[in-house]
Order: sequence, then C-alpha cells, then structure tokens
Amino acid sequence: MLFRQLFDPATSTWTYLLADTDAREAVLIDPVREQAERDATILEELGLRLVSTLETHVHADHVTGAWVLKQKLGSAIAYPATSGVNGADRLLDEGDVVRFGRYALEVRLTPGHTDGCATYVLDDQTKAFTGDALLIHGSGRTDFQQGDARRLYRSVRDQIFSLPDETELYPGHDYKGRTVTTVAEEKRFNPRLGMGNTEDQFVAIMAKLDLAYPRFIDRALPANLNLGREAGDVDVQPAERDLFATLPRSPSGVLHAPPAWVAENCGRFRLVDVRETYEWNGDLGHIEGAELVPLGTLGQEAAKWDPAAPVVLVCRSSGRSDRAAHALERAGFTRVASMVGGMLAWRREDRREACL
Ligand SMILES: N[C@@H](CCC(=O)N[C@@H](CS)C(=O)NCC(=O)O)C(=O)O
Ligand SMILES: [Fe+2]
Repeated sequence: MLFRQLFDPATSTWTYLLADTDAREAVLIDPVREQAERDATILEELGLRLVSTLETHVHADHVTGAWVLKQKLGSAIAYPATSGVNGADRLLDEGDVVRFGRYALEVRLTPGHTDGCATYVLDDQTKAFTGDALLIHGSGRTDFQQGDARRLYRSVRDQIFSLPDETELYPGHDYKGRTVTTVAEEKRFNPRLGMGNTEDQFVAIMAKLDLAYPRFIDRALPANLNLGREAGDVDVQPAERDLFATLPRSPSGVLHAPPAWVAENCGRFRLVDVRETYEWNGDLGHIEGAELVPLGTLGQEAAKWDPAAPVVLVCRSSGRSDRAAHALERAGFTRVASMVGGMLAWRREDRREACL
C-alpha cells in the first residue's frame, strides 16, 4: 500500500494519502483546501484516481479541501454520519467500510472532541487515523462544537485503546513536529488519556486547559459544514471536470472508457487504433478520426506525443488496447484509457459517429 503523510504548516494539519498502486485507487483523509493543488499534483504524478476524501470531523481550524478536490478530480466526499453536514456523497456510520482497491478503512465513531468525530482504521489494523480524538500525547479540546470530555474519554478507551498495542496512530494535527505514535505509547505516556487516568481525572484536566479560540474558526466552521465550499465558489459541471477522473479501472488497473463515452467526448482526446492495417481496412472498419498505430509501433510513435495529453486506445476487443494503455502509463502518460469491448462493441452498439 502506498502511504504518504502530508503537512499543512499554517495550521499544523496532517493529511493522509493511502492508495492501492495496482488498482490505482486512492483516498485522502482530512485534505486542506490551501493544499488541494499540491495533493492533486501528487495524485497525477503517481497516476492515482482519487476515489474519495474522508473527513475525521468538521474542522474548526482549517477549511477542508474536499469540495475543491471533487471539482478537480470528481472524488466523492465522505463525512461521519454524525457530523451534521449537508450534501456529502457518503455519510459514514459505525462499522462502515471505505474501499480503495484491495484495501479498506473501517469507520469507528469517536465523539467527544466534537459530537461528529470518526477514527478510520486500516483493515489489517496496522494503522488508525484518529483525527483530533487522540493527538500524540494529547487530545482534541472539548470546549466547543458539542465537545464532551466524558464522551471523548470513553471513545478513546473503547474505540482506540482497544486496538492492538502495535497499531500506529496518526493524528489530525501535531503542533510539535511529531508524526506518529502507537496504542502502547499512548496508553503509557499520554498525560491526559493514558497513564491510568480515570474519567474524572481526564474531565478535570480538560476543564482547566483554557485554550485560545482557533484563529480561523469563523471561516472554517460554516465552510466545512458545507463540504469546504465557500462563498463565491461555483460548482463545476461533471463534464468540465477532468474527463478521465470518473472512468472506472479494470481489474488489471486500466481506465475503461465505454464506447458511448468515447462517442460523447470525441475531440477531447487523441483516439489511437492499435490494430493492424488489414483489420483497419477489414470488416469491422475503423472510426473516422482515429489514428492507426499498430501495437508494435506504439512505443516509437508515442515517444513523439505529449504525455500529459489524453489518449484513448482502441482495438478489436480491448485486449490489445488494455496492454497498450498499460505500456503508455509506464511510459509516463497520465491520462490513458482503453475503449472497453473495442470495435466489436462499437459495431454491436451500431455507432456511426466520427471522432474528430
Ligand atoms: N492555535 C491553533 C489552535 C487550534 C486548535 O484549537 N486545535 C484544536 C483541534 S481543531 C485542538 O483540539 N487543539 C488541542 C490542543 O491544542 O491541545 C489555532 O488557532 O488554529
Ligand atoms: Fe478539530
């Protein structure tokens, strides 16, 4: 599994990128709006499709990048069901599972910092993303957003400390440059929630914190309740988003473009037919506007093309075009799809569109 820990220095926020590099599916936990461009670039460079963003809670200190990333990449927006937000694509409840390729995150609700907090646990329990329920040797504050120290104590004890001692815990923030901790370390050394402290002791500690009001709360709360969409933001129509972002991956990891999608979006990509000349001129014919580049010569030809420009590959039944798509991705092309079913499907659907 690919795993990247990303930082927003202005708010000391951690964002986590997790991906299956075979299926090329990724999720981002707690993206930051000001870092959306950085995150999109990393995803593009690694050839990953962002399936979903996940929020651990409605943040008070920064605006989520969820809405901006959805506009750019077509990713779904997931929030805890208890968070009270409007319009999320998915509301996550206790025990729900968010899949990316062959991996998955399990949802554990951990209210207390806010009443709508969740912790995301990787399916093999080697990692858990605690948001602000548990910080490294600390905890999220409980003095606003329906915060409740007693609930937080029970959430951490029941839902996080019940994980194996070796489970790595990744927090929503760290203000001292630390990156990761484990269940065992927090049980021993967390001065608020560990060290044998009772619920009453924790409540007393939290009541005395007297923290300053977060700097950006007045901007962050309304924006985050609205998925990170702010005044003046305009929703982009799906057709104007990156065209390839919404295509599904085949089991072998190639983007699959249905013939109807190809017909609808003609002119927005280079259409390359990788069959042999006799097939191009044969019974199935070819799509007007496609270029003939037999598979054996594709490497040589493609070296002359811009690897950032989108390409759709076609053959008879999509066996060769799938292989060609893999080859182009290995050669650094970032937007490559194979027309699923090939010319057989195109003819079966009786398509006559030119692709110019
Ligand atoms: N100084 C920061 C404080 C941010 C803050 O209050 N963070 C929350 C998480 S959203 C928290 O629980 N902090 C715990 C702590 O500072 O111990 C700001 O103004 O943004
Ligand atoms: Fe928070």
